[in-house]
Amino acid sequence: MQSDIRRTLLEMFTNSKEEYVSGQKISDMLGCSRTAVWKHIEDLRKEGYELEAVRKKGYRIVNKPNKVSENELILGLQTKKIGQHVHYEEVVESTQKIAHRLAQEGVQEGTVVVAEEQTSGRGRLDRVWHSPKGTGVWMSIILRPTVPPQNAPQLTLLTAVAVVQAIQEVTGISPQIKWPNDILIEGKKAVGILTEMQADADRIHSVIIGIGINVNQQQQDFSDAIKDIATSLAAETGELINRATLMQTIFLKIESLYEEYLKNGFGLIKVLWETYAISIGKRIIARTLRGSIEGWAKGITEDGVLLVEDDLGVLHHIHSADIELSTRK
Ligand code: BTX
Repeated sequence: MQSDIRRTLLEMFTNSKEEYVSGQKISDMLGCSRTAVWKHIEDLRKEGYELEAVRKKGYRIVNKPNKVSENELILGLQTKKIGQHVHYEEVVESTQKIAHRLAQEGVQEGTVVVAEEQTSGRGRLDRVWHSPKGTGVWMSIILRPTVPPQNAPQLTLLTAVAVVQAIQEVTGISPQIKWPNDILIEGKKAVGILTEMQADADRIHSVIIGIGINVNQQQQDFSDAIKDIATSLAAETGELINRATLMQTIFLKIESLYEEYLKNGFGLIKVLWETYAISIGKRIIARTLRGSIEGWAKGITEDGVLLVEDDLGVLHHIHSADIELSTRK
């Protein structure tokens, strides 16, 4: 089904809520025959929409698929760019991989790749990201910022702020950020962000922001490997969360922060990020590929680099590390 016809049809059903929409009204609105209307309705059924048809009354939707498909994401979306183009798949190895290919093919900025399940979801340093079917948000967003490549890490922090704000708005929970890319609830990881880019030495072609959110898993659903460190929004709130609504809210938050970032730079995002960060002002251990540094986390620089002062008073600029809070005072 053409996507604009599908969108009009779904909008009609959504606006009419519990009411039936007559076949005649649909055919007038879509400008097609009653037989064509019936075919469109059948297509929606194939996509998992449960539609009730009553003679002389018309059609209404009684159940929507619990999916994050293009249809679900487009309906009611208020952004200008982010999420306006969605590449949806049931199962992929990694949404990052598809997003890299699409970015190279020149798709529009703001295109989102999303899947119900990832078989090789990845974190930083090729670590595994568990992405079971239908329970989480596993997506990659393609941006083309006009900033130097060394500023790309700022987009990880921008995304973290946007995701925290969206989770707050949708669930009422106030998550915290652990530098650089973890979002924690009660000390457990609910979200991971992975930023990758395609760039020359002096120019970014595209930034691929991968976002993994544990949404509707129950605590017992987590595998042994992560059950002690992971949580989900549903496990924390005791309620199932609509993934499409959460994604739409994230798109809106990213879009407004991204506009601010391109116009006025990183300043406001840095301030917001610091208000959500757990580690700033605390004693931490930063494990880098070249060894560990223990000291006081002083803040982040304009470039999103973490500043740690060790016991000799030396200030370290940490570009990439895993951090944990130190128990030493
Ligand atoms: P990270 O390297 O900071 O975190 C990876 C670590 O997190 C793993 O080693 C494991 O200990 C833990 N972990 C794995 N899966 C989960 C999970 N579901 N919940 C909590 N903890 C977990 C974080 O990397 C960046 C993750 C980005 C994932 C997105 S999903 C969409 C996109 N596609 C893709 O392949 N990756 C990104």
